[in-house]
Amino acid sequence: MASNNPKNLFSKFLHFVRGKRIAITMHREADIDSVASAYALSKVIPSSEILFLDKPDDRSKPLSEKLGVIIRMLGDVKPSDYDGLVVVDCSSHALLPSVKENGWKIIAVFDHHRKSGKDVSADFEFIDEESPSCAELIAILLDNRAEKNESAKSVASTKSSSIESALISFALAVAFISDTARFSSGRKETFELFSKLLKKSGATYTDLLFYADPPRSDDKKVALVKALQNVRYAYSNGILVAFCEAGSSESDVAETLVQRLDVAFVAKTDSQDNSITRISGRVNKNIHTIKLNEIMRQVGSELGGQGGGHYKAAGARVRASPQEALKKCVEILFQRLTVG
Ligand SMILES: [Mn+2]
Repeated sequence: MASNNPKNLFSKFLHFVRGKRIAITMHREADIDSVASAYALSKVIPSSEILFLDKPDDRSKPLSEKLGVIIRMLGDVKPSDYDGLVVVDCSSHALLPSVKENGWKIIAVFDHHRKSGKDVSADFEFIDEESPSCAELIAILLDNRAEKNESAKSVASTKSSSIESALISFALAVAFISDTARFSSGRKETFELFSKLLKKSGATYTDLLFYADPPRSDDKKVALVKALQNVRYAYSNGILVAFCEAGSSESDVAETLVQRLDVAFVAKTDSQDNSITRISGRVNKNIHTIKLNEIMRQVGSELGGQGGGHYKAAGARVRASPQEALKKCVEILFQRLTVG
């Protein structure tokens, strides 16, 4: 399917879903990129609904509210009432709890994570591992469609109101900023598309930044300081890795550390199951020799869990204590540094 022209495939997909009742879901703890991507797709699939797997990430809340996305759970609906499921910003069952078990039929996948963890397949697959955000992958598909519609002077393209298309652009632009860690990652297309989206959104860059990186609550600020008070570090082969446990927002803590340091691992006990530790890993934007998705995958498999993600941002869920999990992360990172 990957060899198929994605633009043609997207047209076929839109044709296929026409008139069908479609559920759209995202990876667990839906972040800004997945919410924005799901929103954009929901606006081009007329009879679709966005359904969450669990409580979304706090940082995506202001955007969800702005877009009017209602937080409803996939677990509260019957798969038999729908014609199929579209999965966004994810292609691994490890991040899609109970989707397989409940018998959902996955008809399409839109994702930009490294394929090493991919175990979801569908008739319509839109996967670009090089895309810095899922929103960019979707923006490219929608952009081509808009150009085609414009040149054909299609009436259908005017069906969605301009307010709606401004909001789609707004959402996608916010996700660009968020998932690239404010453009720490990005490619030529990122900037070309971003300037188009910014213009179409009718918003200022300052507005977009607010939704991409909303202010933290006092609780979150205190949790961040507490986590930073416990940071330890290790050094090998020119790489300084910082690691700690966090009471909440492990990805936020890891992102903070990696702004100035080389690699960060932050562990947190899962709030639902305390035999599980979640680890969030990050690599500094200037380091291109580490494939964190592979490290987290190995950590996952060695500690009875799963892991994966991107080269510079990845995570794992493992059956181990936070201390054991962090030790394993550092150990595997250093092993791989020496192997080369
Ligand atoms: Mn993403």
